[in-house]
Amino acid sequence: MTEASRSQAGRLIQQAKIVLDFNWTGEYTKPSPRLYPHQWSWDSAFVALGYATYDTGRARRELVSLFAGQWSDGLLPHIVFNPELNNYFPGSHVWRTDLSPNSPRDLRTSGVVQPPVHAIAARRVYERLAEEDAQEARKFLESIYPALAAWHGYLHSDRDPDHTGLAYIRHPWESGMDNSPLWDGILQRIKLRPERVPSYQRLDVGFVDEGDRPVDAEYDRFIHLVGHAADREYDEAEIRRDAPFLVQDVLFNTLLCAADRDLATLARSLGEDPAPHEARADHAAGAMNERLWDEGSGLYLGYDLAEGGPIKVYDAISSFLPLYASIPDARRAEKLVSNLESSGFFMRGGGYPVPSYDRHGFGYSPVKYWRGPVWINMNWLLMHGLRRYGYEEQARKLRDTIVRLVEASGFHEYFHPVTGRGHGSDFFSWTASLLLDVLHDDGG
Ligand code: 9WN
Repeated sequence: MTEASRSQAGRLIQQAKIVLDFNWTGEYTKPSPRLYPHQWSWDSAFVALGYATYDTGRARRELVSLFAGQWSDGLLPHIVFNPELNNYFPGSHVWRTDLSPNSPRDLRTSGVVQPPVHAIAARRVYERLAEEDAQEARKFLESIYPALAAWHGYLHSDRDPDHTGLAYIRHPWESGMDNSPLWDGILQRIKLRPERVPSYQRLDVGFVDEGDRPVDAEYDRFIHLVGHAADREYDEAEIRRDAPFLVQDVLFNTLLCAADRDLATLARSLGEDPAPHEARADHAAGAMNERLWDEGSGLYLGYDLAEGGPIKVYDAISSFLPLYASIPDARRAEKLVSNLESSGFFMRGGGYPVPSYDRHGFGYSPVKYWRGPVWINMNWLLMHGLRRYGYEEQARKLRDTIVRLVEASGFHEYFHPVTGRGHGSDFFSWTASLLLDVLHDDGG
């Protein structure tokens, strides 16, 4: 590293820490100061990865505080509400999670989940803690391991009642990629007659540019699906019986598979049996290769359980992410990489890799949320995936893009893949934390 790049990295590290300090409440880190004031599930895991590079105390608190919202059946909600704030829609009154006997009594949460990246983060936090203080590391492990095991247990049972190896999601918010064109076909099937259009007021469009956010027709369906689960008092068997949205998602199951392996490692460190977690990871990887691999396109595609068939959308970034969990064999990995490089993901030529959706894909937008902008967590996951298979040059491109985008435009939620301009919220926590992680890996 040259002197100049060392001092550039030093400056970015300082700025990233300022963002996290700004969003830190003392208990958890807001994903962003105004748009997302509560605690979000996968955000917290990404944030813990960043804290693990310099403040293991906070990394640990972040995860412990998230798991305080866990339900008695293991469900880890996507939002744990801060009771002092009511500036987010949909708030806890919309979720009505008190209808479920499993929801916590002492605090309010949402009733959907997000991709299970938590064991991945917990493993990293544990390893950093162990370097500092073996006893504290052990204490952390003793408290977090059972919670993680219950979370994974819930996903492998309630969300996979037929033991296919793949967990289902039942709301686009559970994918983390809320309005990806992946879900358009399913959302189009939900016919909302005037009397069924929920009435509500969005708050998000008061905080950031409306053009960067999902459209009202998407929100109507997001809220309708919240109502579908609440009306069934969050009874999973009842929900899945007629859920309009029921998907075995590529990204969600990739992360579950990777997290199962990390959970096995944590089990080993604690003297527990890792075998069940390893078996689940193997089962998931096998199922992804059987059910979700599409040989014709050379991509992984999600599976629509409500209609019974693959989701034939060939342009989403998630199709490549099984690389992260070492799911494809070398031949499939090569196909994926050649697809990635020959499609509109800016791996070659101008632009910033990788947009969340192919720029030539139907439904692409360079500014609209998950319909095209570059998200730092996607780059981070794909970068690790490419590295696992030895695609160093491609991985390096993604690493450099993370740094270049933040340098040029700040800590935005997402970025225009052509201009690099920041969109959505500013001061976004996982942009800061994953940048910290990348620079830490560089030795910066
Ligand atoms: C709904 C917090 C979350 C992220 C999601 C992202 C966005 C929420 C919203 O913000 O979703 O959960 O209100 O739009 O899509 O991935 O976890 O940062």
